[in-house]
Amino acid sequence: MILVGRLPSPFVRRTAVLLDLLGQPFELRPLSAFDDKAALRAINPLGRVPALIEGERTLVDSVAIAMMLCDRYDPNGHFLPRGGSAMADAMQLLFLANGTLEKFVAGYYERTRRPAEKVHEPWVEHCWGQASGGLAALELSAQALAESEEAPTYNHIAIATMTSFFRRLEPTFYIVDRYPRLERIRQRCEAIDVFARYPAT
Ligand SMILES: N[C@@H](CCC(=O)N[C@@H](CS)C(=O)NCC(=O)O)C(=O)O
Repeated sequence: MILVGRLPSPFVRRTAVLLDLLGQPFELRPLSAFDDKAALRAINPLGRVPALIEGERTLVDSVAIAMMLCDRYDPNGHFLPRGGSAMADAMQLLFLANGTLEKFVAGYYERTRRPAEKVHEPWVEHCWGQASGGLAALELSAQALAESEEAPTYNHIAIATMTSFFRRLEPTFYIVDRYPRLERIRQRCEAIDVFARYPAT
């Protein structure tokens, strides 16, 4: 399998960690959504990362990739529960994390991808307000995940890679003291070898 994207992207990093924990060897093709537009769009018409290439098939979006990988290689549903209320709870948490990350990235792009005189700060505030709402909801819902002594699940991986990304890019947005459960998850995951094998920088 070929994982397309660079590790500074938390969506790519979480996919690399999951592939590794599932014991699936892969090649990383480090294309950037901004520096390798043509090459990336030839793989993913949306021009986003990650994409996972396997023979003739290309799958895009980290959640679609995770669901496919877990369907194949996680028969006991450790990484993503397979049904019932455990699955509903896990999906709720995962999509809160995805929404949080996507709204943060939208605000971040407003600041970093537009000419300075065109940056509309109220839009950044709007997006980061939504992302902060997501973080607060995640913190409330993450008790069981934070207290779990088991090997990390996909939601642990998603939360850890996301919060490490926030810490690196915008510590003023991600104020660690507000999110003790998320921090506990992040610190526990980042101390595991597999996370160190896929550094964000
Ligand atoms: N929902 C997607 C989001 C992926 C995403 O936003 N990736 C960013 C990199 S962090 C990207 O490709 N951005 C370029 C763009 O959206 O133009 C997923 O879960 O994979």
